Amino acid sequence: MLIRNAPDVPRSEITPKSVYLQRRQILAGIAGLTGLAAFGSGLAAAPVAAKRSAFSTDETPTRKADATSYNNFYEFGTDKADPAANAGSLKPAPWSVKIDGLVAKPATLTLEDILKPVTLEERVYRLRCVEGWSMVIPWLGFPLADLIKRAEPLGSAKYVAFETLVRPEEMPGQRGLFQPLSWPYREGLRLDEALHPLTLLATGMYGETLPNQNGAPLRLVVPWKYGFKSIKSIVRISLLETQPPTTWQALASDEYGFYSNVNPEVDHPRWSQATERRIGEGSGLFAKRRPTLMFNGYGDQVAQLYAGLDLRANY
Ligand SMILES: Nc1nc2c(c(=O)[nH]1)N[C@H]1C(S)=C(S)[C@@H](COP(=O)(O)O)O[C@H]1N2
Ligand SMILES: [Mo]
Repeated sequence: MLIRNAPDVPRSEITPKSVYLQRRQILAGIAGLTGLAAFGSGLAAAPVAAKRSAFSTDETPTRKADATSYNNFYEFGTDKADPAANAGSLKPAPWSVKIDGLVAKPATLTLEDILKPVTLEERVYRLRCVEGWSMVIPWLGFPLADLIKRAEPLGSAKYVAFETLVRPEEMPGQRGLFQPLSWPYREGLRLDEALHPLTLLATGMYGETLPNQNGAPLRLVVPWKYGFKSIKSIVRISLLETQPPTTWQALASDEYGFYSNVNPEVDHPRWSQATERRIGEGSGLFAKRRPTLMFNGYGDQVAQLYAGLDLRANY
């Protein structure tokens, strides 16, 4: 088993750096600091002293330089190097997120409103792209459930839809002749998937504020699904009764389904999903390939969400 189910966080889970930073904060009389101060003031982020969640994998994190330079963020171009090269034009502050649809308390919340009541924690998760590569990333974030519950979903709400920013002035992939996708980039989850404790809203990675190319200032991370479900730079979250359309499904529904659970047994129509290349472990002829795990290794936590569902038909 790769993911531990420990009910609370043992001492050994706390990184030495976090321990050091926590002590330093207590000494400075600012214990309890979250990332809020850095976001709220729009200043460069101070390292965040976050506890490492017991949901974290023990695997060695991908080098930060790789995780921030090999990206998919089509709003900034379709090449892996494009987001790092082009995302400097994105303005992640000020930022607000609209929460609407089947909720008792619809609202437009600033990033500061969103972060005020939450405690950021570190979650080291695998990210497995449908293209056949994977990374291990120490995210900083909080459960999406915390935010959804604040909006008070109505009993009729069954799905959650997400939208990314549309701002062609800042996003070169949204202007010009070649538009690879239709905007906004859209994703969706079933409400029970969205409320699952593994489902994270991330505001940072590697102890720092999220780089623009990784989806600043707020992105989803759903570790048991293919990477494209982890929508970046979110501006809208809507609670719905019916299954929302998603970007990749709308583009090619025979290749990308609504669920998109990592599943080594169900191939993409054009390639196998049985193995993956861990970024940083060689490339080309020397690429070491690892077996892809059912639900990306998170089956102990999430398999029961799909009891009785045909995962071949619901890919
Ligand atoms: N808005 C938006 N979100 C997106 C994408 C995108 O093109 N636009 N790409 C997705 C894909 S295919 C992957 S694999 C992950 C990559 O996240 P990373 O660059 O932080 O590793 O982001 C996902 N979220
Ligand atoms: Mo992806």
